[in-house]
Amino acid sequence: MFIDEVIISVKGGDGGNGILAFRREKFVPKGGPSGGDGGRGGDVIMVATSGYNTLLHLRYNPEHKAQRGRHGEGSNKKGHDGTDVEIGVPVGTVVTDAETGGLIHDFAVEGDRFIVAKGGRGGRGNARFMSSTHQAPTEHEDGKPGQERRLQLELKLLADVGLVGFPNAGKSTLISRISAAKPKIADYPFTTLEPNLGVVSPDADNYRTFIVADIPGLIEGASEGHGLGIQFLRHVERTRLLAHLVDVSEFSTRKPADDFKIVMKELEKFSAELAAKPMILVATKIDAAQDAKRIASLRAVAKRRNLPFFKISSATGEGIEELKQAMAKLILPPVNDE
Ligand SMILES: Nc1nc2c(ncn2[C@@H]2O[C@H](COP(=O)(O)OP(=O)(O)OP(=O)(O)O)[C@@H](O)[C@H]2O)c(=O)[nH]1
Ligand SMILES: [Mg+2]
Repeated sequence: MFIDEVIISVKGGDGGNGILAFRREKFVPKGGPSGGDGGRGGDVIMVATSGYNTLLHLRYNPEHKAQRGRHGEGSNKKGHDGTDVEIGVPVGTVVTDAETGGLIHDFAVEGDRFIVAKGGRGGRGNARFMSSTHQAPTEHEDGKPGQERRLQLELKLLADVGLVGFPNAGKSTLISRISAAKPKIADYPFTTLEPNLGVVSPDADNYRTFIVADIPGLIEGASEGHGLGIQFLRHVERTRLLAHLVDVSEFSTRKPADDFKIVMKELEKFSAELAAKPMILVATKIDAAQDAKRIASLRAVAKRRNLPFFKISSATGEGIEELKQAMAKLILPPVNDE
C-alpha cells in the first residue's frame, strides 16, 4: 500500500527555568544575585531528503519532541539549550496544521529545512533583574513552553506520467506490463483503490527511468464525489504527461468517444490546469476489438484534439513498446549517443 497521508504531533522543547541564587563568598557578607538563565528548548525541524519516498516511517512514529532546555544554575551559569530534533520527509511533502488546515510548508526541493515546532525561550535568572536601585532581586522566570501542534503531512506522488481513464480501462494491466509494479487487476470496476507507482526503464541499459502512476478509474460525476478516482487526481497533478486510456474492445458497452469526453469533463472540473496537461490518447484491449470502427472513432477524437494516438493490447503486447518509447520521448531528455 502506498501511504501518502499521515498526521503527526510535534512539540518543541520547553525552555529551562531561570533560577534564584545569591553568591555566597567567604568574606563577602552579602553576595550579589547569581541565578542563571534557563536554556532554550530545542526545535523540531523538518528536512526534505531523497532518502524517503513515502511517509511510511512517520506512520509508525507519530510523535516528535525536542529536548527541553536545562534550568539555569548558580554562579550565573546558563542552562544548556535543548537539542533539536530532525524529521526527514520526502521531497514533495506538504505540511498543514491538522487543526486549522492552514499551510505550514511545502517541501519542494531537496535539503529544504523548516522549523515546525519552536522550542520555548529559557527564563531569566534573578541576576538579570539587578539594577542600581535593585541590588538583591528575587525575581526569576520560568521557561516558556515549546510550541506544540498536530501536523498533517501529505505527499503528492511525484510521478512523471499519470494514467487516467474509466474504471476497467486497463490502467493497472498496463502498468504491470511496463514496470515491475504488481497491482491488483480484475474484470470489474474499482479494482484499484489506492494509487500504484511503477518505475519504467525504456532502454535496455536501464539507465533512464521514469515513474508512472496508476490511479483508480474515473466516472461521470467523479468531481462531485462519485466513485473513487477523484480524490486521487491530486496524485497526478504534478505529472508532466497524462496517458488517457480508453477501452475500445467489445467488453465495453459504451462508445469510446463518450468515455473520453466524460473523463475529460471530470478532469476539467477538478482543475483546468490538470486538463490542459500534455496528453496522449491510448486505445486499450485492441486484441478484443473486432469492430474496427471503435478504434477509428477514438482515433478521430485524437485527430480533432491534436493528441498523439496509440493502440495497445496489454494481453498480446501489441503497441506496448511504442507507447513506452513515446512516453520516454515526451518526458525524458534525449539519449546522448556519441
Ligand atoms: N483482452 C484484454 N483484456 C485486458 C487488457 N488489458 C486489461 N484487460 C482486462 O481488463 C480488466 C480490467 O483491467 P484493469 O487493468 O484492472 O483495469 P483498470 O483500468 O486498472 O480498472 P480500475 O482499477 O477498476 O479502474 C481485467 O480483467 C484485465 O484483465 C487487454 O489488453 N486485453
Ligand atoms: Mg486498476
